[in-house]
Amino acid sequence: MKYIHLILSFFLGITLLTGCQEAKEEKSQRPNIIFIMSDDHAYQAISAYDNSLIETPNIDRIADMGILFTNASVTNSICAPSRATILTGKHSHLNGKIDNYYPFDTTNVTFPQLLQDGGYQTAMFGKLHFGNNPKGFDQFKILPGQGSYYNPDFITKNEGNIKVEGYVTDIITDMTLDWLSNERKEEDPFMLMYLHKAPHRAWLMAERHLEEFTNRTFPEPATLFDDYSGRTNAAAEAEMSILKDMGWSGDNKLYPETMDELGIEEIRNDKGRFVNHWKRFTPEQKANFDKAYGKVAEEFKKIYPSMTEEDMMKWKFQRYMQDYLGTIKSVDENVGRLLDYLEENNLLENTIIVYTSDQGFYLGEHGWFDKRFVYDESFKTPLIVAWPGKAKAGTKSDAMVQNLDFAQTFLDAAGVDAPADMQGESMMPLLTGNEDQWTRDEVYYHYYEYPAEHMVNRHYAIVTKDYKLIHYYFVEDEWELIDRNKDPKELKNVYDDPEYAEVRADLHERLEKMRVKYKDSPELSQQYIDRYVEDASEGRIYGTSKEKVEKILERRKD
Ligand code: SGN
Ligand code: CA
Repeated sequence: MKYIHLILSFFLGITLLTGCQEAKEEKSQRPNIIFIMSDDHAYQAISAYDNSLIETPNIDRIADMGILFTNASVTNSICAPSRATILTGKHSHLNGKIDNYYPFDTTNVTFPQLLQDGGYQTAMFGKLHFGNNPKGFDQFKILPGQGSYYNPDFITKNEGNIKVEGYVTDIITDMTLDWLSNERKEEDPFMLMYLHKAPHRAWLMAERHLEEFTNRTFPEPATLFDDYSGRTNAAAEAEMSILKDMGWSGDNKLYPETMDELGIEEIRNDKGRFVNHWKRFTPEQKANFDKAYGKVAEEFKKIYPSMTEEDMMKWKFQRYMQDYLGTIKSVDENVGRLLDYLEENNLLENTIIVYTSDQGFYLGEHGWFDKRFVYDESFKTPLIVAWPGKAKAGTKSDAMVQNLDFAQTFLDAAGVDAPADMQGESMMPLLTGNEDQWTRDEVYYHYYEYPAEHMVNRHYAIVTKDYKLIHYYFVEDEWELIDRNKDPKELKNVYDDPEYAEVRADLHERLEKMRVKYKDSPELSQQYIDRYVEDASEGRIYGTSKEKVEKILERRKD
């Protein structure tokens, strides 16, 4: 009897041990997730997509190891709403973060919370832009709001508010590498969000790139001098023109004194912005900036008296590209530092590495900077995913994936159930060579922040590989139909062209079905408008003048 007991315990012991080992193995097979996101990084400025503007050898390394998505898009092309969609896996109208102004509702369930509950170690470094702290993170160090390029402040989980001397892109990377080497637990999988502020406006590059980038010349896009004819009013009404809306000082870095000397009138409060950004510099940083931009000012003074409007547009475009791309140079270098670390520490195997942006950006297309529209440069976003050993290296996918899909993709990869009310689709079939299981061929878009800075009208749209059907609805009721194959530069509205009658009817039907599927409705849009109108009537106006808002609200009544 005694012996039987002993034998039984022996076998029980073995079974438990093997069970334990299996659980451990299963756990260790769960992939790490590194989510790298920059702010306003246009795909036109990543050489894996297009090398006419800049070489980004390190971001391209991710493409060499993985999949380059050529049709990735966002559901609402603006910062905080994009981040909210990424974290919640829901469209803006359901997670409530429709624009940059109203704070994120922290009762939303986010994928980092679910991963943390599921045994993942989680950390976030860099820009969040929510007006509140992220939930579901073991560690975070985030910029307050938009953050600063130089000597930035951070809100941290454990050390309160801190100020760090140096350049923001380098600092966010230092924090990330420090966490990987000193806080990461070997025994657990991790999910790391590494979120750059660059290349967001007002485009202050690292000192080490000033000399090179302020002396470079870049090719102009074909639509730099777009006159906005052939479309609805929205494009003409937008305030994103490089010529008319980009500041001479805060954006293009002409000294306020130089402008006074030349008698140039500033756009909005741009001189104030210039002063605000530059006052954060240490004397040494200031000296380096003065060296580069002093030279820019001297050269400008010589050419300004004979400049035509066309020359000014060209000059401002070059200045814009120099600064914007200069900030991307350090993003790329720092992505290289992270990849080197992962390589040296055998962390590449079984790690999903994502490189993306919170949305795309106009680099002079349509004469614009900024984003917001459902037109390609801002609707699409760069997306590169590597998963060494799993995703096929050096490949491309034109699947219609969206930022809406990240939450479910990561949960799926981690073996954690996604809540039924998330609205995306797991991209796992695309990452693991099962493209035929991916069936989506249309996506939904809805932008809200209007009337506000840059004055892009509220609109929603259905986008298929062939067409876009867009509804601008805040003031006049206007529709746009774009033929993506015949008109890739998106210059012509064919909504009223009889040749497109059938296409138009079909898209209307699909759009309505989609709105039902995603639970968007005219009533919801109206609720968001009512809140805005109420706030505006109480004097809370966002990023534009009270007079402009009043005029638009008047037009709405007529
Ligand atoms: C700031 C910028 C805008 C930009 C928004 C939103 N103006 O307000 O140009 O569109 O941020 O950007 S600035 O004069 O302050 O630079 S977002 O990426 O946060 O959505
Ligand atoms: Ca952004």
